[in-house]
Amino acid sequence: MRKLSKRGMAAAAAAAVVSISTFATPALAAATDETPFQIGDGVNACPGNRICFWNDANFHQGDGKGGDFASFETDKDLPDMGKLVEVDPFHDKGMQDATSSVLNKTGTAWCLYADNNFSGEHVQIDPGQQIPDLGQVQPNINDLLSSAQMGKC
Ligand SMILES: [Ca+2]
Repeated sequence: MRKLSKRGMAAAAAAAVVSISTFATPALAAATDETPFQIGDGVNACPGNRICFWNDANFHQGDGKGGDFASFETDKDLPDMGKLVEVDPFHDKGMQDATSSVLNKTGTAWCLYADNNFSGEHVQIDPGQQIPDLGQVQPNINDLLSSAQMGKC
């Protein structure tokens, strides 16, 4: 009886440890793997099958201005980069008119636009292409990107 009881307690303790770790692991994964913002510096910070945008040239985050993000990744069309996520009713946190470098790790071309809703000056970024400085492309749309859409321009 006494041995069984000890074993039972050990099993209960082991179960408690397991349940704590299985609870903690997904919570950590959600915080690090699922957020598409502040991805870090450098081309390796961009996950596969995503297009990535950085506030500074050469794939550096630099400082987000006015509470904006300094980088983000996505695989979805972006009609308004100023509204990547709603922080409060008065401020949609985004990256309007801020992007200076872009990397396309998706399998399709994307068209990057200076205005919302896929309009205005635009440049195309092909699959696998990197643009380290939007100030060097024609037209110069450094710090002007406002929307992006899958497909050729
Ligand atoms: Ca910038």
